[in-house]
Amino acid sequence: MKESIALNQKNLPLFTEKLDCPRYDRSQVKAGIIHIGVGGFHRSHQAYYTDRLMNETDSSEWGICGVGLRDADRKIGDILAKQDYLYTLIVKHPDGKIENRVIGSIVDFMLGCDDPTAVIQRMAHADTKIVSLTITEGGYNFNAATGEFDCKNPGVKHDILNPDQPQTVFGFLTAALKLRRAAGLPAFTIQSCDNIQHNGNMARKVLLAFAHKQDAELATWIEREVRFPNAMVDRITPVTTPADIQYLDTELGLKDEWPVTCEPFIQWVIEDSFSNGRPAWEDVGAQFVPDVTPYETMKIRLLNAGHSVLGILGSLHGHQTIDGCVADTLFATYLRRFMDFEVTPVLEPVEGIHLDDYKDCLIERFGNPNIKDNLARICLESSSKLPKFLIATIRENLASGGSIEYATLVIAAWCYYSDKGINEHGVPLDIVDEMKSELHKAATATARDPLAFLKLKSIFGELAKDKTFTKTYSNMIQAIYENPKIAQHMQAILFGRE
Ligand code: CS2
Repeated sequence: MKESIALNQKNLPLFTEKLDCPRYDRSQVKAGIIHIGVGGFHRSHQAYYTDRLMNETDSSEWGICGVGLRDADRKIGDILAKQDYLYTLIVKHPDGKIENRVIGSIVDFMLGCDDPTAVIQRMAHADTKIVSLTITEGGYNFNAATGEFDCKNPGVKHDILNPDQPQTVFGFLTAALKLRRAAGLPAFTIQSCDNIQHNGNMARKVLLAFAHKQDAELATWIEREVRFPNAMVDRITPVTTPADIQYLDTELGLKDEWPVTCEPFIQWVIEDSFSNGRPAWEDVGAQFVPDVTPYETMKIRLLNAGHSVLGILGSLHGHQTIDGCVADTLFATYLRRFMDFEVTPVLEPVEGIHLDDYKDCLIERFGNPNIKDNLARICLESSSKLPKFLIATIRENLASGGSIEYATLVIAAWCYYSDKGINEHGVPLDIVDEMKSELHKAATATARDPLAFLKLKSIFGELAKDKTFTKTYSNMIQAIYENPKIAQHMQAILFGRE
C-alpha cells in the first residue's frame, strides 16, 4: 500500500491535482488578524472566508495568527505547527457529494499560557488590525440573568491584580491595547464570532467592565477607540472524528491530523464598524449591514435553540445525532411547531429573508445525513446556551401571552436530565457543563420542591415568580418524573394543539 503524504507547505504541490489548495504565496502573508479560540468553527467559517479571499484577491495583509489561551489548546497548536498551519476542510453535502479544500489562511499559532508576553506583543504589533474571538457563550463571563460581568471569577481576579501575566481573554486584550495606546498605534477591532445576541456589544460591555477595574483611564481610551462589530455567524461544524482523518488518508493519500468537517451552508452578516481597516469579506459572500440584530435573533432563536430542543429531548429519548432526531417524524414535527408557534411570533421581519424558507432550509440542514452532529456537542455547556437561545423566547412569550409549552418541556426535561444523568433507557448521559454540579444539585431537590431547578437565578432570573410559567412547568415536571418517556410528553403537546 502507498504511504500517505503528510500535509505541510513543502508537500502542497503534491495535492493540487486532488483538491483545492491555496494559490497565494503564503510566505508573503502577514497576520492582520489574531484569532483567539481556534476550534472547528473558526476553521470552517472565518478562516475559510479569509482563505477564499486570499485566493481570489490580493489580501495578503489579512492572514490569521491563531491564539489559544489555555493548556487545552496545546494539541491544536502543535498539530497546526507541524502542518505549517495548513488543514483540510471536508464539506459534506446531503446527497453524499464531498468537497475537500486545504485552507492556508492561518499562518501562525501562539499559546498564551506558555508565553503571555509574546502574545500581548503580537497583538500590540502594528500589523495586527483585528482581534477576533470564538470563546464560546460562557467565555464572556457574564451572569445570564443580570447580564453583568462576573468580577468574582478567579481568572478575572487574578488578571486585575496581574496585568502583565494575564490568563483570561480580558487580561490579554487590555494589556495589548495598553501597549498600543502607549506606542501611539491605532486600536485594533475586537470582532466577536460567538453565538450571542449582540455579540459585539457584549464583548464591549464585558471588556469595559474589566478594564474599569484595572485601569480606568485605559478603559476610557478603549471606549473611545475600539470598535466591536456585531455579527451573525453560521455554519454547522460537528466534532472531527477518527473516520474523517481516515477518509482523507484512504481517499486522497493525505495525512492531516486534525481536519474539519462541515455542511455546505455558510453565512456571516457583519456590522461595518472597524477601528483599523478590514478584509473585503463581502467579495467572498459575507454580508455587511448597518444593523445585524434581526439576523442574529433569527439565527440564535431558530437554529441554536432548535438544536437545543433536539439536543435535550433527543438525548433523553436515546437519539445520538441531530440528523437522527430529524429523521424521527415526532421530533421533526415538534421542532417545526416550536419554531412556528413559539419563535416566529417573537421575531421581527428580516430584510431579504422569508422566514418560512429559512425554517425549511434549517430543517433540511439539520437533516443532512452526512453531518453526524452529535447531541453531546449540542448539549455542551447548556447552562450558558439556554438562557440566550431558549429562555429569552419563553420570557417574551410570557410578556405577550404567547405559547410557551414547547420550550417549557425542554426546560423540564433539562431538569430531569441534570438530576438523573441517564437517558430513558438507563444509559449514562455525557454531560459537560461548567455548572454541572450546581445543575445536578438544584435538579435533585425537585422531589421536595417541583420548582427547585428554577432557583438557579444565574440561568432563570425571576422565572420562578411567574405564575403562568410555573404552572405549565410544574405540571410537566410532575408528568416527566412519573413517566420519563419524553416522546409521550411531546406527543401530548402536539395533539393538544390539533
Ligand atoms: C450549536 C452551534 O453549539 C450549539 O449549540 O447550535 O454550534 C451551531 O451548530 C452553530 O452555531 C451553527 O452556526
